[in-house]
Amino acid sequence: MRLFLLLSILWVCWAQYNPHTRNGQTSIVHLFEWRWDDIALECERYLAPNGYGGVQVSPPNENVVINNPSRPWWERYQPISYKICTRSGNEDAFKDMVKRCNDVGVNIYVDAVVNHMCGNGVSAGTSSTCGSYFNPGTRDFPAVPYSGWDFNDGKCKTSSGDIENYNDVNQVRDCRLSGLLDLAMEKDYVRSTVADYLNHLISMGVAGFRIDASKHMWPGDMKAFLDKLNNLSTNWFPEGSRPFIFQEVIDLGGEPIKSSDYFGNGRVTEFKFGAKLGTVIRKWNGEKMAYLKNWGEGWSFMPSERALVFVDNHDNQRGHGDGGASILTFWDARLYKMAVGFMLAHPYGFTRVMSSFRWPRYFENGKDVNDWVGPPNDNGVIKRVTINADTTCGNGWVCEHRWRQIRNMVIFRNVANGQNFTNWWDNGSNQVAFGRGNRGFIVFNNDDWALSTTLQTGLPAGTYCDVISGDKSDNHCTGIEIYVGSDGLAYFSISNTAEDPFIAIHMDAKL
Ligand code: AAO
Repeated sequence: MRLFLLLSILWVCWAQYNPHTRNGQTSIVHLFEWRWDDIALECERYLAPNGYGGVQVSPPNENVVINNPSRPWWERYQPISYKICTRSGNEDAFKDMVKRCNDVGVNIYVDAVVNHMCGNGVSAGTSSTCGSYFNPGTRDFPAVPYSGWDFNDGKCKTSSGDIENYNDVNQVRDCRLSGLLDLAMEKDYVRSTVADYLNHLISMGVAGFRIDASKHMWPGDMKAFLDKLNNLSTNWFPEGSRPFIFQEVIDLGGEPIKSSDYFGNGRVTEFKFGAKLGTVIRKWNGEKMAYLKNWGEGWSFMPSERALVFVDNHDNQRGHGDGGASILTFWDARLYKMAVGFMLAHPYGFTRVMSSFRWPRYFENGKDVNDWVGPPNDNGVIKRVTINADTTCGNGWVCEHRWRQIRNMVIFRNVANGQNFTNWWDNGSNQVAFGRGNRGFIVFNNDDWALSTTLQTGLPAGTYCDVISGDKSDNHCTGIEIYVGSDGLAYFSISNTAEDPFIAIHMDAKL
């Protein structure tokens, strides 16, 4: 027993599956394209006080500057060097952000783009965010340095040099992902160079990494550079803590490369989660919320303790990546809030909230022709995130993570952490409810008629504040109040035309 306890404590500190979030915080937010100085402020003024455990930040290393189209968001996925030097800020600003966020208990996770460098077709020069010279034609990146030896050109067997067929595992790992120069991760020099970059970030206090394009690296090659990573900084984390790893692998089924191939390295993004949840909440293909009763592994998702889950990400919110039309985003706000609410109430997976910028979305023949548009900027310089009097964001930043319904469900998840999925109820259609032990309860009405019913909540008797329609403040509720009897029963009424047709109550919202 004692040995078992010891082993489980070691596992908790060591394993790359553990996000090392602090103070019982259970979710992270992707602050897509934000500046480092704004993220530092957001950690202090909003994320820590509202129970967010961490931030996924955009790639911090030097990237190509693309002028046609003008500074697309995706230029940051074309590395030029591992200098910490981007539109989000320089190394000093990055360091300051990591320290200030860590000091208030909010972790920083870096989006690590290490599968490749910039596109094959980019012209040689110094059009890069730190002005470093590079030459894609000769595979020369002196600021790293990488040269022809360090790329997969000899290994790839397609005539174009690009991935042409996702059913050919060798192509997917050894050829170029849409022309991006593919690093030879089998080489010890490349592995060590990548590990040095990530260790530099760890030394500043970073808690882990999203590994971009993991599908395009051999799991064994990834393990080789991940094994070279140092433990997290003991300035903020327990001795022996391993960096949290989550690998971007798009596995919707139907390709030979599976998410499970990567479990040995860390967690994996579960793309089925958002695609399916969108289909259910939109009521497409005959789906209904009643079917969510066995959500999770029951829907053939990966094991919960391996999954990183999200409703949308920076790619699929604009038709990149898995491109499923069912994906819900801030553009469909009412359905989106329900989907994010469901995700955060449900115990499955480790949850990531998306925080976006607005762009002039414009469809031609079913494709958004403005899917490339970069963050709000003045002549290329990323605009500050301004905060309005009502706590929402200005300057084109959407800040879904500040929407009351989403922020309060992040708190719900913290309050319900560790509690079982209990007291499921459904009407056979799109009215469903469930609890989290004796800590929280949530009810949805996604039908075209009213919900009016008495349900077992599992909660102690008392008056609770619905955290979707309002907030508890100074022991009174600005939204709907729910009365739970001594038998745990409560009456719920939700109009199908309500602004937000769902109600959530939890122990910290008890009056
Ligand atoms: C840009 C230009 C390109 C140009 C290139 C080089 O847009 O025209 O050739 O530069 O000059 C981002 C952008 C890219 C951009 C790139 C570099 O999205 O447009 O290219 O920066 O600037 C695959 C990968 C996945 C990747 C995703 C976008 O597997 O790793 O494509 N995501 C990450 C990042 C992303 C970034 C990169 C990687 C590159 O999150 O922001 O790209 O660093 C199938 C496969 C998926 C594959 C998709 C898309 O998906 O399964 O693995 O994702 O195709 O190619 C159904 C299927 C589903 C299928 C889908 C789409 O839904 O079920 O499996 O259809 O066909």
